Amino acid sequence: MATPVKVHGPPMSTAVSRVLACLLEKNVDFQLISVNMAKGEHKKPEFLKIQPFGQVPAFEDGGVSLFESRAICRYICEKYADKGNKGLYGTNPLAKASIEQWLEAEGQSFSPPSSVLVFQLAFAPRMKIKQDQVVIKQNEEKLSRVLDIYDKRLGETRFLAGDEFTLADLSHLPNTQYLVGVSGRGELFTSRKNVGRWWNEISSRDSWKKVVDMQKKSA
Ligand SMILES: N[C@@H](CCC(=O)N[C@@H](CS)C(=O)NCC(=O)O)C(=O)O
Repeated sequence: MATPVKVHGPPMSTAVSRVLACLLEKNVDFQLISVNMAKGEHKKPEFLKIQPFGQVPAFEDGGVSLFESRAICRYICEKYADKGNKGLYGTNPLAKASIEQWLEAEGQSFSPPSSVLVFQLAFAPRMKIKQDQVVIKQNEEKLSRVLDIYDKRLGETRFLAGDEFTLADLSHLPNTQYLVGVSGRGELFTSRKNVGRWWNEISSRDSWKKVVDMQKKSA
């Protein structure tokens, strides 16, 4: 039997949960290795050998170690092309280009304002950090403009990169889960007809439901 790949980090982390969702979609065995961030384990020399920026996740597959959740997901899809959901990263150049286009939109346009909101609305209260209402308002406005573009696109296709669920959709799950589920900002998504329909569909996948369960168990 193949040795399971290793994911270092807590499932509560958005970046870790992106990798977990990808592994579950691809039906790749993995071992989740706990990193106690409250104790600063992610800044220790041992951890910095596999994640030099001192962030989670770090990923290991045999002798290979990788960081950056989106790069890790691309690797998993390529390395385990024949396992699980085979269309997750596209099967021809045009499908791949469309997935890449929407992965870039996620990383460059969706992630910056949504990550600020996840921190301000979901994590700051838990960490007893004061929320900054000006920052919240600015980033809600930025995210709204992005979601207007998504709503138009999702009126034309079932998923972002076309009519199949792909890595591009998956990559949006972690931040959206916090905004819809925890922060009470669900309306940003559900008030938009096509975005709301898309969110219901992508968040109902078995792979994502398992990740949410893992998050609840580790909370
Ligand atoms: N772009 C990175 C972001 C990683 C990241 O920001 N991880 C957060 C948790 S979601 C972290 O480790 N924060 C602790 C720190 O930066 O010290 C990725 O996608 O892997």
